[in-house]
Amino acid sequence: MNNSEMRARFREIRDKVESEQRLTLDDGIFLYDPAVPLAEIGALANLVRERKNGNVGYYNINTHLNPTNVCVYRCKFCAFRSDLRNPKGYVFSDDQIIARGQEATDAGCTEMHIVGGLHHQKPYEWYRHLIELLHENFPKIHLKGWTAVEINWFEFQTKKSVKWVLEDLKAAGLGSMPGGGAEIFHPEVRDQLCEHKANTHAWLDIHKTAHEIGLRTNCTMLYGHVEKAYHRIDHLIRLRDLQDETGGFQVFIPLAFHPENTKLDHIKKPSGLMDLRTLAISRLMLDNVQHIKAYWIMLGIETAQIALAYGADDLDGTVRHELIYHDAGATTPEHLTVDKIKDLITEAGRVPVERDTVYRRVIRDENDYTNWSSGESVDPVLVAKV
Ligand code: V47
Ligand code: SF4
Repeated sequence: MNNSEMRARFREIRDKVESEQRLTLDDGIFLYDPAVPLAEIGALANLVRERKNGNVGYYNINTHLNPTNVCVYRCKFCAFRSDLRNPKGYVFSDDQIIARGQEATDAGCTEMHIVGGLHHQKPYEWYRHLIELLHENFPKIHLKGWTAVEINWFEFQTKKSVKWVLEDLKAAGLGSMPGGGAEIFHPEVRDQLCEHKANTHAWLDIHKTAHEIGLRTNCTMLYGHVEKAYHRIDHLIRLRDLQDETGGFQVFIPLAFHPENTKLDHIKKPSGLMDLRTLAISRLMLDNVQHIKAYWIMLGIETAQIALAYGADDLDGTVRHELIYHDAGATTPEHLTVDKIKDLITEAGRVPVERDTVYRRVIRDENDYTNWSSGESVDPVLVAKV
């Protein structure tokens, strides 16, 4: 394609976005062509971002809990997992879990993000129990826990249906599900990375079931390893199709591959330009997902800030005890203070708004807080104002 053909093709896409028409697989693949200027894709993504979320930059006050890193699987991109006998392997006791809940409460966290390994000697009841333990002791903290990969493992352990498992966890206090484990759906890639764990059908079916029983979930894509543009856009379209059916995804989080200490450590980490292009294209393709998260832990603070002008409207949270990215070589801080995350958003020209896990505005008085309303999702009046 010569330069004038490229310009004409881009204009076609710009016209579609401006008139709120859906982009196709071919449109998405075209946008990954390095000849298409990133700044122009960014400007288009920013248009959609401001249409959907005004000038708001969301963050939350949250913490992570990875109750064990012992895992039966061996995903090639994972630096977090351990074998049981390896000195790195650990399992949290109830006391340690309670201590984490107390620390989160003292820090004013509204959310605990709970994921871990699939420990072959821990029954489903152990995973359920820790949700119940936290919920009973710290009922104000929203528990966003267990990826579809874990739910699939629980299904295998209990020999019950996905619906049964999700309802049982919800009864124990589970508030929503994170978006991990999606990786890349296309089997040409998935089979190279993690052929044994929950397959694409299972991942999508678990999220669909969660949405049907009223659990909101997040969705992700792991990029920058062996996949091509076609696989990324195919992945986004599979998410968009499910979202058309259920509307249950709240946010999409593109996850840049961190190679250190993994079996793919010969691969170079994606560049900042690739990160921004992927964020912007995700914003354009996922016209039915409200939020796009620039996860600062993974992107680095500078890229996350710029991402607020490339389609993203959310930086994730203050975060404590993150292991998955730091084990894989992330050099970002372990934690941001509330003032620092607000400053980052303000400096990027956005209005910082604290949200809870389901994107309600948080009204805070020191470490005590209430939500904007008992309804779901964002505060439309606020978004219109800023
Ligand atoms: O499923 C694992 C990815 C995911 C590496 O829902 C890696 O709000 C890059 O899903 N390099 C877990 N990525 C993290 C996750 C997440 C993070 C933040 C917020 C939310 C949310 C979800 O991280 C895994 C996998 O896709 N991952 N190892 C690695 N070396
Ligand atoms: Fe286990 Fe999750 Fe790591 Fe895969 S990504 S090896 S399932 S901890």
